[in-house]
Amino acid sequence: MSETNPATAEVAAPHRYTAAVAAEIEARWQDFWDADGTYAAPNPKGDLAGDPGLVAKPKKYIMDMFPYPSGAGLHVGHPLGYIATDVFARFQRMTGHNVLHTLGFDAFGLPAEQHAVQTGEHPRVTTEAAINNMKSQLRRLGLGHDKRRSFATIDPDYYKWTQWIFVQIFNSWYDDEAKQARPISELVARFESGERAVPGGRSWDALSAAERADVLGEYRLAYASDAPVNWCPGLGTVLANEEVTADGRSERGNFPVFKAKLRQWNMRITAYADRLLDDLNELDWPEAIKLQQRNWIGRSEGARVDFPIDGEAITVFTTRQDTLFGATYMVLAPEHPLVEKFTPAAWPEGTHDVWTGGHATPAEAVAAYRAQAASKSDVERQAEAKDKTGVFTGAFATNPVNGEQIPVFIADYVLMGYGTGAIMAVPAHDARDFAFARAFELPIRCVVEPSDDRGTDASTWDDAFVSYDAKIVNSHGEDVSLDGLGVTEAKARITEWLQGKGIGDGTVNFRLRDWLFSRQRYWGEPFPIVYDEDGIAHSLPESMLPLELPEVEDYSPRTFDPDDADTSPETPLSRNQDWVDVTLDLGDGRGPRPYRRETNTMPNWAGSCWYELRYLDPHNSEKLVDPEIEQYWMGPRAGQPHGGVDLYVGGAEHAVLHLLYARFWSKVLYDLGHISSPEPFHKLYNQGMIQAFVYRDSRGFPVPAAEIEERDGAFFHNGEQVKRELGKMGKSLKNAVTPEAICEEYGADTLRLYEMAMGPLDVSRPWDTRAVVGQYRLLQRLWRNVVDEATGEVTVVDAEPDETTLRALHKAIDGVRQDLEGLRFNTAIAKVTELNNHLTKAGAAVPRPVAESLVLLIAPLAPHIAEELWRKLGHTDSVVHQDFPVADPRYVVDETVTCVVQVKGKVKARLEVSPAISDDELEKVALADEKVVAALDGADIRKVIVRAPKLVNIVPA
Ligand code: ANZ
Repeated sequence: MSETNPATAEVAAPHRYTAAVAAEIEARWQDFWDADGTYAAPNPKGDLAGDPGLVAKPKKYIMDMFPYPSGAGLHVGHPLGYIATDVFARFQRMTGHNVLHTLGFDAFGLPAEQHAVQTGEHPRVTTEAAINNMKSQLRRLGLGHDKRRSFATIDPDYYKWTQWIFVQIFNSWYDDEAKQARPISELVARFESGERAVPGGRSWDALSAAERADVLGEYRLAYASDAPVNWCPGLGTVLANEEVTADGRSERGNFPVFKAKLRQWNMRITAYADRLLDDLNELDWPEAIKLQQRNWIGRSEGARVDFPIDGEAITVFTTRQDTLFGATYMVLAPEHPLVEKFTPAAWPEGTHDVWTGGHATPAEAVAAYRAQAASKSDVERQAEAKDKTGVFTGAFATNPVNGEQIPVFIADYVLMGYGTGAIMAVPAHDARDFAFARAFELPIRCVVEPSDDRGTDASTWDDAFVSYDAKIVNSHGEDVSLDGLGVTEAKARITEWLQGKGIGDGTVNFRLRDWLFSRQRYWGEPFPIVYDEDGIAHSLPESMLPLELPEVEDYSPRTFDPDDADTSPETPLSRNQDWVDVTLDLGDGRGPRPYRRETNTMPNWAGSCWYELRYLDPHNSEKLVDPEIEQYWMGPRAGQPHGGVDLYVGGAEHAVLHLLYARFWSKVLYDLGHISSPEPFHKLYNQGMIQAFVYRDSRGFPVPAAEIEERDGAFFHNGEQVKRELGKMGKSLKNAVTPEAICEEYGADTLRLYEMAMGPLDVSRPWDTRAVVGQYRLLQRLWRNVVDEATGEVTVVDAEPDETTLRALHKAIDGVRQDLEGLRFNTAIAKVTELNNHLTKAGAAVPRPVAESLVLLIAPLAPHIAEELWRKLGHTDSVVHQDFPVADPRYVVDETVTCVVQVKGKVKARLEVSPAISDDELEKVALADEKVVAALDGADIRKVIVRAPKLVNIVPA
């Protein structure tokens, strides 16, 4: 091909579509679109600068999970989702929608902070540089964003409202009866009037300010509490579980990590567990993500049962109250507060050696075991395969159904943070209890009849028998029997019995925990909270927001002697005396007073919890979002009873945290009347990953992918053979390909097409730079079908297309429409390609209506070349807002299909019929056919089986 020699090619075809032409076209139209405000989506009030005023069109709100502006910039894997939403948004614009599509930046976060710690450079400086770099990278792709609506979460104008939302959450409580959040002032009023009893039984008036604050702290949806954390004095910071190694040291630096209690902010997301679960049913989300959310929330129906001990009780949570007669011992979490209380001074007479762990007294045994358990993470403690460890506390409790005295152990497989932190152990029917009972030589009693042939003598079993669909046996006491009942009936019967005795109750338990909301870092939103001289937390009034981050000298947390567990974190903000200690008038009637600011910052999730709302009304200085504007874009509507963004695209790694937190904030804001949609994202779609080949040398180190030579299926780097594997794309694996490099070689339209053509959007696929040229050729052929490469003149003719071309065109229109609507961009491209090839093969000048439709079809996918060709075809208005072509149904169906007519099972005729023919019609045509009439030879007809349009089977009498 002449492409092999660009010099001669240009002489022969000076107006060919080349990378240089693409670059010129793309830059020109990007400038035009920016200047023209082509992608500005008007609000119902038309109050954003440059609004064209609202047109009567249905809305579409299309959103991407916004990026963290990394200093490394984007590689070609990152924009996959952004291109996809852009194609979809462009298609929606062309099918009569007012489309809101923009992109902001999730810009607080650890990498910039760590860079600041190392270099002393303000994280804002590096973050803003990264944002600007990313913006220009994204602009090169021709994404049709309404840039007036973009922001970064670090903008004080934005985080003012993040702080404001925190204040709303802080100042509300969850009313379990009304099942919604309400202002905390309403709760105070109820306590004051006596309508609601104050916990502890005293009257509200009699409580001190600090006592009142404590009471309200038990209700507020944002509250401070002492939470156990992984404290690493050597690093001076608290670590996430994932940052702590199996032997209890910091992943980074290998310092000891201690379990410490720290006063931290929490969000009472658990109050919303039921609603977060129920409302999932209304959402158009991938089932896999819904399932992950359901598991994360982890609703378990079961019972709480009291086991009497020393005139008190240990309450357990069980989901198998039907197995109560098989409970042969109990286990408390090592941290359980009742452990000390019931632990006797000495081992009871005859205590089994394996129960004591070789310790002289129960107190010693408990202390030693606790120390051991404290160094493990919950995940390690729960590991299925792990040997069961534990120790006897020396105490016995009573099994309430049969009066048996059963030993109480502590063991780390029971977690303090779940249920009541105490279990009844039923070793016959629970695998963990079985392993523990075997290790500690405890009785194992069968109470659920095995469905296999192991028999009911559990002492001979090799493992627990676990079943929810079997008969209960060996389960009768003085006044209750479960024998012969199924699991479900037995649960109901025993729960009723427990309730009657006042020693138990049916209950629902959730795995979901409250959300730890404090970080000991600099680069996050400051809390809009100050403490008065009594240590009572007050929220700042709106007039004091945003509370901006102070300038600091040093971004690093203070570090301590790595082995000194008695230290506690000192946050970067706490060192700024001027900022921390302030005199303020909070407008609460108490006048100016000294306060101390909260010196933690919010976690990285905060800014992404509500950004979908701010895109709607980004410059509103009075409100988070104007209600009318919010209602227009997010409000409930037919098919979307909860409202929300119409399409939200991002990676599946955000299945729980971000998506759950955002749903939670939406529900609180909805309850408090600030927004009309209790769900943020109606439809969620997870794009796949772009993977890349990694090439490793003999030592296993990655070598630059760009320098690889391929010979006979083997790969070489500097003459040395290397191994190829599929992995992630990125700098560290030396295989990153930048969008700029591809744009330079082929143009942005080619890159866009290639990314969309690689495969179904939700499937991961390997990047192959050598394959990109395929889409470049498509665009060259498209160009050639409209423009004369020698003269640059438009070659289309004002002629009627022939029948075959009309059919090819309308089939393409029909298919592309459906594919774009269904996010099947790869097959849409295949159909455009097919049509284009048809025109190329036809060899004649393309009729104008066909050329125009073709340009419109490809416009969402390759907007620059489409805009250029559209103008060349003589149009003066942008292709962006044209109507997408509509197929003429007459040309969509195949002309005819062949129908086989059988008589007595033998083929007698073949008919050419319309594929749309009805059964009745087809029957008539078949019976009238000459050959069929001849074959029937006047016989009566018993039955005619018709499968339109392909088969008629006639059975004569
Ligand atoms: C007796 C029993 C018998 C149980 C049986 C299971 C099977 P889910 O479904 O996840 O909610 N459990 C309760 N609290 C616990 C804690 N803090 N740490 C570890 N385990 C705990 O699990 C509930 C079951 O897990 C409960 O039901 C309890 O064991 C255990 F044949 O009680 B079960």
